[in-house]
Amino acid sequence: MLKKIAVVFLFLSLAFPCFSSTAGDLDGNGYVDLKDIAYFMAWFLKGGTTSKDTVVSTATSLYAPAKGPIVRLPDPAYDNFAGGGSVGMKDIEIMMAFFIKGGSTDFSVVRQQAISLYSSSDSLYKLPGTPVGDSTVPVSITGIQVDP
Ligand SMILES: [Ca+2]
Repeated sequence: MLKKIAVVFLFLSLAFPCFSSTAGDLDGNGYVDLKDIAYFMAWFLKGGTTSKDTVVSTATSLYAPAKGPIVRLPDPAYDNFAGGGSVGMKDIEIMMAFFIKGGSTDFSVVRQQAISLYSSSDSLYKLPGTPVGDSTVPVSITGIQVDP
C-alpha cells in the first residue's frame, strides 16, 4: 500500500521536473506523505513556531519516522489547500484526505474525504503535491468543468 502510494507520488514529481517546490512537501523530497503531515501538525500544535527544530522534535513524537530535517515551514504561499492567506487545521485535513485517497488528483474525491474528517473542510483550493513556484502551467485538470 505504502509502496504504491510512493510510486504514484514519484510519478507526479517526475511529471513536473521544472518546478521549484511542491505544495505540502516540507522535507523537500518531492512528494507528500505521512511525515509531511506530521511536520505540518507539529507546527500547528506549536502555535505556528518558526523553529524547524521544534517542529521536527514534535513531529517525531507524533510519528516516529518523521525525524527531519525539513527544508521549510508551512507557508500560505505554498500550502493553503483550503485557500485564503493563512494555513491551519483545514489545510492539514486536506493533506490527510489526500493521503487517505492515495494521492488522488480528483478535487471532489479529496474534498468529500476532507469533509468526512472535519465537517468545516468545505473549501478546496488546491491539492497537496501541486507544484508551486516559477510556472504558470495549470496542473489541476480534474477540477475543470467542461461543457459537453
Ligand atoms: Ca515530503
